[in-house]
Amino acid sequence: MFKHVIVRRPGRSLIEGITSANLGKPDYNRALQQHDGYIDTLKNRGVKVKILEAEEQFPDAVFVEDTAVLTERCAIITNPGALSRQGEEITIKEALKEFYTNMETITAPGTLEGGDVMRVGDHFYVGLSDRTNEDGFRQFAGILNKYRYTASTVKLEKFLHLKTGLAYLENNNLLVAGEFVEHEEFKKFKRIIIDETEGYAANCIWVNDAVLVPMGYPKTRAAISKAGYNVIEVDVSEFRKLDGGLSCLSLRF
Ligand code: CIR
Repeated sequence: MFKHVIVRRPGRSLIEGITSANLGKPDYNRALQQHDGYIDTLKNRGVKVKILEAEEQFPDAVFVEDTAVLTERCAIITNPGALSRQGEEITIKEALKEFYTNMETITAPGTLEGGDVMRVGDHFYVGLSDRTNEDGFRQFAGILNKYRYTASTVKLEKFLHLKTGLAYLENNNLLVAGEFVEHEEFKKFKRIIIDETEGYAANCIWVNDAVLVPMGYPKTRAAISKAGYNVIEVDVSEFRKLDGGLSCLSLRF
């Protein structure tokens, strides 16, 4: 169960964030409203939410997940692979000092973004992507081993991040989309396959026995409900315009 969540308010510079989505620029005021809704939903799941101020010099800084990987035994501060995002981790590290004494860091030439990390029990799957490189993985796995965790890689073909196409919902249930549907590595899970027309909805998050699902993906919603979960829809359409989603918007620990 998660006790804490860290989020960061979107800045006005959000509209200049990195994107491949072709959905136009996000509307800042709608993004703020959706961010409020996201925070309220998390609070209703019984977690304490720490809200960091916007950082205007980093248009993508609202996607805090990419800047750290948090476990019960340590916090690992990442070195984001996107040049325009390098530096976002500095204020995250500051914010984490209140919660962690064991802090580790990924350093250049290694890069790693939290969106490429999916935890299943004490194992961490790491996507090798345009954002996370071999050296980043090597450093990350070394740190994890020191804290008695294990890690392995998954090569990405098309997705931005590993969790663009996968979400672990606990109890051996895994949402899989696109290039991961036929992936051998994931066949051992009880897979919930995301319909091709709802690819974006693979980025869900399990939070204290409920699953947050992006609003507007009825097939995914029904499939997760059928697997026995309490499903909560959250509107994140403005963040989708920047390839971001439910997992990217918070650090949960
Ligand atoms: C980026 O391209 O870095 C942002 N526009 C989106 C980051 C999404 N983060 C995530 O999937 N963890």
